[in-house]
Amino acid sequence: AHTKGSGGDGMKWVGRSIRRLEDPALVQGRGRFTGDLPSARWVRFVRSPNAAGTIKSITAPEGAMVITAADIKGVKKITPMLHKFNYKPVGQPILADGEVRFVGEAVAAVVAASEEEAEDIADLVEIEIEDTAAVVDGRAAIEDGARQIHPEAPGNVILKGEAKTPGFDDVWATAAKIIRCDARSHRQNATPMEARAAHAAYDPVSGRITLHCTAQMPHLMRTAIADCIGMPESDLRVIAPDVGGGFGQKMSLCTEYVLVTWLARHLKTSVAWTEDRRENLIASFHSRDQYVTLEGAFDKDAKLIALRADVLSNVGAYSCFPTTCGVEPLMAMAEMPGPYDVQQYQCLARGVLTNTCTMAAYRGVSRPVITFTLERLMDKAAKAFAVDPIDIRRRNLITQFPYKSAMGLEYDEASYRETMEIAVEAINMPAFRARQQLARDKGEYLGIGFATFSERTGYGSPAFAARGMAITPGWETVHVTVDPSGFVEARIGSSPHGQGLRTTLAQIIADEIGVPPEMIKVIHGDTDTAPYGWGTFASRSLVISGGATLIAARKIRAKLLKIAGHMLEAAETDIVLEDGKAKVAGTDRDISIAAMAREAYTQTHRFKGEIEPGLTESGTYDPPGTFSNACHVALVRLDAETGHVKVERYLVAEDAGRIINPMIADGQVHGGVAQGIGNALLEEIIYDESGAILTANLADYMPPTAHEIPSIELHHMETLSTQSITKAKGLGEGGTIGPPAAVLNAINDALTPFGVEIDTIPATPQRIRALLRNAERA
Ligand code: SMO
Repeated sequence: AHTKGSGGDGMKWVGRSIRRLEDPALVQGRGRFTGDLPSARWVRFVRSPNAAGTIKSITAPEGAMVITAADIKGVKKITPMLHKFNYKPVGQPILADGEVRFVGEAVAAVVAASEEEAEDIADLVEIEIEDTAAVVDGRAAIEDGARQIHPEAPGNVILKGEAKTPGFDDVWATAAKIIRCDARSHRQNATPMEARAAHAAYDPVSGRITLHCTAQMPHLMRTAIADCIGMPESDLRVIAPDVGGGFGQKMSLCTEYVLVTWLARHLKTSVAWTEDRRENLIASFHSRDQYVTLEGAFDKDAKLIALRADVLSNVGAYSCFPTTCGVEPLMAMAEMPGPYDVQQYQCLARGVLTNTCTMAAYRGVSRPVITFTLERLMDKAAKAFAVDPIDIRRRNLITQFPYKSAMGLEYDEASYRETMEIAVEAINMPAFRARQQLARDKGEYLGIGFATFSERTGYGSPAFAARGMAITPGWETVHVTVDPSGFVEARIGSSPHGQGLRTTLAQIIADEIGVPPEMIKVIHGDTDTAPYGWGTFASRSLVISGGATLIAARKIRAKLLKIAGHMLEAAETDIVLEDGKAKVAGTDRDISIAAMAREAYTQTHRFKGEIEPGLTESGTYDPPGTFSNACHVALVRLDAETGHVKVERYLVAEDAGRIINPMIADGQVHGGVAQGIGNALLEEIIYDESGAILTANLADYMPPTAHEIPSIELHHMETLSTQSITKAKGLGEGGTIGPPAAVLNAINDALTPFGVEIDTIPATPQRIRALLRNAERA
């Protein structure tokens, strides 16, 4: 990797591809997932077959236990809140109450002794709904006279953000060319391998409930569920055991978890629910449903001088908790100018309600869509000015840091230009262009597409407060303990589910206190044993929990030096911690960490009050946020007969600051790119005009398989962050952000001879074929 920044801190463990400490159990099939737990009672939800209407009656079979809204009157609705952007709070009942608002909304819950029995009974529950015409499309929702989804949000606009820099109009008027891109991102589902699941068990001795659930934010689930039910939070323990992927879908509070917890408390037993794939596709959270119009004003040298955006986000029937449905449109508004130097900006960002499944975060959050739109705009501008797509980026990428964006975001040091040049170098453009021409002559269509982007990561609480969120996640706390045997544990509030934090945080501690990572256990995901924290989302954990870990480990180090100084009768400054020992430099005197730990717990009378007993330290970190970046390049082959696109080569030159474990970093990028290619080419949740969902299984909704994903070429740069004490930037989502832009630019490059363009994702064979047919007719 190329390093930009202070570099080489002589670390022994950070920067090494040690194997993941979490993997042995998982690869041997010994992971523990929520759905593995036995339960006395099982729940099956009866879901609305109608997108909109009034519930007339619910008829349960004789003797069955069927819970409806009438049975849970004391349970509060989920009502997320934003204090800005004309946000209209709307509440979501835990079970549909009087009205249904999307196909798949839970109307009743059947409780039975087994999952099978609950499912059979659910089939016999009759729901009578007086159907109303549904509003499905985001643009249709804001037409005059569109039916209102919630009375609280007139015109179905649940939020409206507007921004305009003071000099905008003057600069706009000087443009040599205005380039426009009308982009459409269809709706997608995060599709974690493990769908949602909850298991709540009542303890008759303490009266407490232990809720196991597949979640990214266990502490916030506890706070929110206790709040909905009106129970003391201390009576609820939430455990996120092994979690089979989240990708944002498991960040939001779902009604089902509230109901399962309420049932366990009400029935004083254990109650479980495991979502099936169909439920996950129709009733879990969706994402990415946006119309984005972007106009760029360029001067005569193809320099972008002003940018105007209109973001319309179809947020579905309700608002998700805790981010609210502002998560997509407001992030689009804040981060749209991306890696480009443009100080004049105007944006209108709206969230609109429809009779569709609620939208929430999905890996990359909004940036896959805004990057796609912005990068299409750049390629269109390149064409209009007859300059090379790489060249127009060279003219416009930010190269001076720190940089303050038009929206006031402070970018720390980044490498937009450098990562693109690494990619350009690796690709050999002249050779590709020659091959492309030869192929065209034979009726074969190749294309290449570049995408550069900036990704804000490791958001601290001020960033969420700026968005007006009533709840501002951001900080993390870590408790590091050296136990009396000299082994180490770190209890963290963050809640990884595949990101490898047990390994990377151990690497950070290992370097600080001089013990190998195998001696360090990272404990997470249990509200009884981990400190309060916010979980894993928004490419934050290694930045924020990693920072908190470093702070706590530094305190442990300071204390170990004190103890060693006392035990070895040496000056602290002469002591080095390494190989599980404290050594006096330049001598053969040393003492093991086990002996120091034993002293700290059992021989504290010898400290004479100068050193506090015990060996636990705490670190809390709430950073301002830092910006990762990358350049993605896709090389595609387009079949002009069928419209089929094959990604033949995919290259990523990424920069997430200091890389703690290169193998884990590569894995995150690989997975993200695979999801992103699915988003670019295949994945689409389709509703018909009545609001029925046509993609309710994995034959119709198509995540990519190994067949669609080429081997991915990775290049790293390490621009050490000044805004993150580990110098690491977030990495978890970046892989997903680039592919829609790079792949669509590549498809459009391949389409050049036909004179047509596609600005819709996914770019399915049907869409491409339709474009080519129209071109033939013209
Ligand atoms: S989509 Mo993420 O879990 O912020």
